Amino acid sequence: MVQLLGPDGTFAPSAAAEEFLPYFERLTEADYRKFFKDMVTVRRFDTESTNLQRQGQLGLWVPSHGQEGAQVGSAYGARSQDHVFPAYREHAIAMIRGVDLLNLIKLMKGITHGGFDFRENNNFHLYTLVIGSQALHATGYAMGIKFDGDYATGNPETDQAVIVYFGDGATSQGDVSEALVFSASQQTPQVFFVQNNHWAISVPVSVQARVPIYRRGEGFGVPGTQVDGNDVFASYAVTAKLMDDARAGKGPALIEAMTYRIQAHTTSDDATRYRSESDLEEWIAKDPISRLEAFLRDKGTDSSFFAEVHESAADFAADIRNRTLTVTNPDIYETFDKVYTHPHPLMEEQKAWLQAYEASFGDEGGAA
Ligand SMILES: Cc1ncc(C[n+]2csc(CCOP(=O)(O)OP(=O)(O)O)c2C)c(N)n1
Ligand SMILES: [Mg+2]
Repeated sequence: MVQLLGPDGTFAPSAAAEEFLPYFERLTEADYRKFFKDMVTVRRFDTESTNLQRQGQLGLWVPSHGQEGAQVGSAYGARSQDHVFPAYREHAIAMIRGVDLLNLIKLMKGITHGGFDFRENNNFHLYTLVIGSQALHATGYAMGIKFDGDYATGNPETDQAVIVYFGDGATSQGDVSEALVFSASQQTPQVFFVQNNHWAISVPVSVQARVPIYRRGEGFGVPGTQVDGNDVFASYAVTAKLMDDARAGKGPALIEAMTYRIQAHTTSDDATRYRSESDLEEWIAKDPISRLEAFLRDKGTDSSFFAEVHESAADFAADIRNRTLTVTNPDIYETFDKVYTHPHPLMEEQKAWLQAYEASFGDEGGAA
C-alpha cells in the first residue's frame, strides 16, 4: 500500500510509495495547509448538512465524514481540463472543483435534478445515485477524448483525462466491469478511483471481493494501485501521477483508496445494526484530518492557523445553512421543460394537460 503519512502523522513513506515521491515533493507548505483547510471545511459542511436533514430541511444526506483524505488528495491530482465523474458522496471534490455546494443541498432537498451543468462547474459532472453507472459515462467520455485526439499531444496544459469515483460495492456492478473492459481495450485516458470505505450499506467489502479490489483491474488489463486513503499526501501523489500518465497516453489505471465510512451510509441508515464499535474506533484512530494536523504541528505550524481554519469552516457552514433556509421550491411546470434539452411535443402535451387539469379546480386552487 502506498503511504506517506502514518496514522500518527509521522512522515514515513512505504516501499510502494517510492515511485510517487516526486509528486509529493512538488507540494509546498501552502499546499499542506490548503489540504488541511479543505478537509476541515468539508467535514464541517457535512455535519451541517446532516443537521439540516435531521431538522427536516433535506430529504436525505449522504455523509463523507472520514473520506476527506481520499477525496481532497485525489481532487488536486486532477487538472482543471480533466473531467470528474462522481458517485454521490464526493462533496470535497465538488468543493475543490468550484461547485457551489448549495447545489448538492438542493439535490438532496429533492428540488433539482442536480442543478448544474458540468461546463459551468470546472468539468465536475452530475452526482450519480445509480450505483456504478457513472463508470460507463466516464469511459464513454474518455473514449470521446481519445477519438478527438485531446490527449497525448505532449501539452500538459490542454491534454485531458477522466477520473471516475465509485465505491467498493460498485465494483460488483456489471456497469463497472463493462467500463473496465472498454477502457482497457480502447486504452482510454482515465483513472478509476475506488473509495473502499469497507461497506456497501450493510454489506461488508469481504463479501463483495475475495481479492483486494485494486487487483480486480488487472484481470481487465487495468493496473491497480492500493493507497492509504486516509493519507491525503499519498492520495494526491498517486492520483497526480496516474492522471499524468493517462493524459500522456499511457492507458487507464485503477486506484483503491483504503478508507472508512465513519457515519452511517446515509441519514436513512442505522449503522449500529451491522457494524462493531471496535472497528469504528480503530478507523477513527486513523483519521485523515488529525494525522495531517499532527504533521503540521510537528513542523511548527502556529496554533492560530488551526483556530482560523475552524472559524472559517464554521462560517462556510453557516452560509450554507442560511442559504438553505431561503431556497424555494421550483415551479412544477419546469419538470416538463427539463426532460429533454430541446422542446419536445410530448412534454408540451403533458404540460398542457396538467395546466388544464389545474384550471379545472377554478378558484379552489390546484391539485398540485
Ligand atoms: C443500481 C443500484 N443498485 C442498488 C442501489 C442501492 N444502493 C445505494 S448505495 C448502495 C451501496 C453502494 O456501496 P458502495 O459502492 O461501496 O458505495 P458507498 O455508498 O459505500 O460509498 C446500494 C446498494 C442503487 N442506488 N443503485
Ligand atoms: Mg462502500
